[in-house]
Order: sequence, then C-alpha cells, then structure tokens
Amino acid sequence: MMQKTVVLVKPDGLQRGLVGKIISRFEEKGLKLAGIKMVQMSDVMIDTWYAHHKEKSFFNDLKEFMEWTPIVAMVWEGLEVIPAVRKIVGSTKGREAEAGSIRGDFGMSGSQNLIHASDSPEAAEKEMGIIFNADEIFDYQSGMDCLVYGKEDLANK
Ligand code: 3AN
Repeated sequence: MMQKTVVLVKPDGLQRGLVGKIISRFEEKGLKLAGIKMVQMSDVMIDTWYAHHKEKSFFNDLKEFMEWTPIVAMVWEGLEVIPAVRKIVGSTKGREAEAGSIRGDFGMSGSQNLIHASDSPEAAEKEMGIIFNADEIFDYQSGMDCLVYGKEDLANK
C-alpha cells in the first residue's frame, strides 16, 4: 500500500549539520518527497505530538529539547513507507541502534536521537495535520517510480 510518513530532523540533527545527509538517505532509498518545511515547534504542538508520552518522567525535557531550535519536517511517500522508514531511522537509543541506520550511524543518545518518524498510519495523519497545511503536501508523478518499483509492486498499490 502506498503510504506517507512524517520525518522530523530534530534540533540536534540541525545543529550537527546532518539535514542534508538525512535527506539523502531517503532520496537514495527511492522515496518520493511530498512536503518539506522548517518549523519552530511550540508547547501546544508538542503536547499533541507526544500526547502518549505526557505522563512520562522525560516529557518536560523532551519538550525543551524539541523547542531548542527549529526542526526540519518532511513527508515521504512510498510503498509501505512507514515501516521502511522506521528501519532506516533505527531504534530509539543511538548507541543500541543497528549500524547502517541513521541513529546507529550518527548518534549515541536515547533523547537527542536526531530524527523522528511516524510509527503508524494514524500517527502519520495526525503528525501531517500538526505541521502541514493541505496545500503543502504535493501529489505529483515521480519519474523514479518505474525504476524503483517493479510491476508487481505497483499492481496492488
Ligand atoms: P521513537 O522516536 O524511536 O519512536 P518514542 O516514541 O518512544 O521513540 O519516544 C519519542 C521521543 O521521546 C524519542 N525520540 C526521544 O527523543 C524521547 N525519549 C524516549 N525515551 C526517552 C527517555 N527514556 N529519556 C529521554 N527521552 C526519551
């Protein structure tokens, strides 16, 4: 199934100059960029975004971290892209994340872990709504699709 997922380069990724490298990973994978913008997250946005973490001991630190600088938000599209992107991102704690993943290659921390990626279609919808207006998510024909996907992939998309 064709899906969209939301990726954030968090403040530590921006500060460390990793925005370009992170975007390259997704471009090289063959994903289609459907939206991109720089955003300063607010308390209200974080409360909604991380509502499921609101009772956690680290919530205030998480909020402060996410508001430290602007973030770079993207929407990437592809076949079953939500789990595919989570694999590229790697597990939460950088020092335990698999080598080859973004967190595994570039980070050590479980809080300053460079990047966010939606973990379900429901989360992706919610996160798109927090960051993007409808006219900031683009539907266009990707010239790469016929190279990236085989007939059988596209038959039941
Ligand atoms: P992931 O980003 O891998 O889906 P979640 O959803 O469990 O991880 O956590 C959301 C964010 O909360 C993480 N990306 C991280 O910045 C922060 N976080 C998670 N666990 C901790 C923790 N134990 N201490 C501090 N921050 C944490």
